[in-house]
Amino acid sequence: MVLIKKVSAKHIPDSRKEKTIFVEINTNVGSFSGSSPTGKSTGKYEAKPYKKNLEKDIETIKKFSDYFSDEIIDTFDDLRRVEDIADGHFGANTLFALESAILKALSKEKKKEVWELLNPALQKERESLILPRPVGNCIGGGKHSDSKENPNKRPDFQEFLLIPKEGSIKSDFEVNKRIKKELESFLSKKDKQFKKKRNDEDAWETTLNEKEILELLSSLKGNFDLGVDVAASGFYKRKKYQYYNPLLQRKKEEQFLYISNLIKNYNVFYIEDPFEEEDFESHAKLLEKFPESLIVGDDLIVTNYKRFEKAIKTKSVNAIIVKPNQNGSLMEVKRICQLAKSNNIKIVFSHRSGETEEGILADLAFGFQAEFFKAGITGKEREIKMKRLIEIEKKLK
Ligand code: 2PG
Ligand code: MG
Repeated sequence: MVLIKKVSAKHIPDSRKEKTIFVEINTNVGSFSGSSPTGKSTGKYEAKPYKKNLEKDIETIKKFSDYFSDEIIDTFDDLRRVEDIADGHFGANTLFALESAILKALSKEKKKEVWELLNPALQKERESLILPRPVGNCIGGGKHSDSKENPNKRPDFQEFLLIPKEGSIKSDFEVNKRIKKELESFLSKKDKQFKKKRNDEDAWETTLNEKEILELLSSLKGNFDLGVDVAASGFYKRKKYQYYNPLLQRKKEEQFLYISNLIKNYNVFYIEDPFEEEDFESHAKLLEKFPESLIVGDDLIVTNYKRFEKAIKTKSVNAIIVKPNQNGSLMEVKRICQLAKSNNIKIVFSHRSGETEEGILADLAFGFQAEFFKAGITGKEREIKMKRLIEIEKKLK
């Protein structure tokens, strides 16, 4: 068992050079740490990252150190007691970082991988375990490529995703890296203003619009499916989808037709947040029309159990984005994954645009048996997560 002795916190820079939380715990088996990423295209219903602000959460953790001390953790479900103490006092980022550190301590003490702690049954059923398929962001726009002075010089959609199907994580990751690299010269040819710049998630920035990008990506050779994260709430203003590249507005019905045409014309397999976060109805209509595609809810569900129940009841999605720090509680993340499994909804574990050098996301994705893993392609913070997943794959063999 793990005995927590002291809890402390500080801030560290994330990949966007913005401050985020880093939590450290001292235990009977040594010191362990965890950190949290931060999103930019955050959903309206997302849990708050900090109770009031980052600095206040750091102070509170210090004050609370005594409450956590002498707390004994022996299984994943013992996190419940940590959550009882933390309840209402910290934000989701802080709780997630703290729980990550605790799981690492438990992993050391039990001499088990973190993923093995999440669901003890997995250890017995090794042959039937699935590894999540990587979903890699190769070209980006929207809020992740913010150039306020020139919003018409970037795609309105937030992410263009490659989802390889080589059958192994290692080969899938290689496909993603190869295509991302090849895109540098393809984009140079197609986009006269291409500056070889990378956005928040290290994806290429371009002045091409979503149609031109999908045209380009669907012409490439490679064993992968295509995906997009529209992040539609990010450009939904005054009841209309406000496009800048080119400048036009689409009403709800027009957005539905536009998305449907893109799916048909470019054989888009994965579509995340195609409509704004209140519009469960359009998501449901799209899923009915394209049952073979993945209609993925991120801002729509925000890793929130109640929102997920609503999405299931309204048949709005067949896949859910799980971002642990959108919720904070790993107990809740577990419940959400169980609900997904029992309703045959695919799980996509996802990084955030502002990331840290934390790799635990891969353990969570595999431990909760996610079907997909969205963690980017290049950039130190993204590669750490992909490498951890490859390590898990290797150890299974
Ligand atoms: C998303 C994420 C991660 P953010 O919308 O899916 O790619 O972005 O970190 O801005 O929430
Ligand atoms: Mg998203």
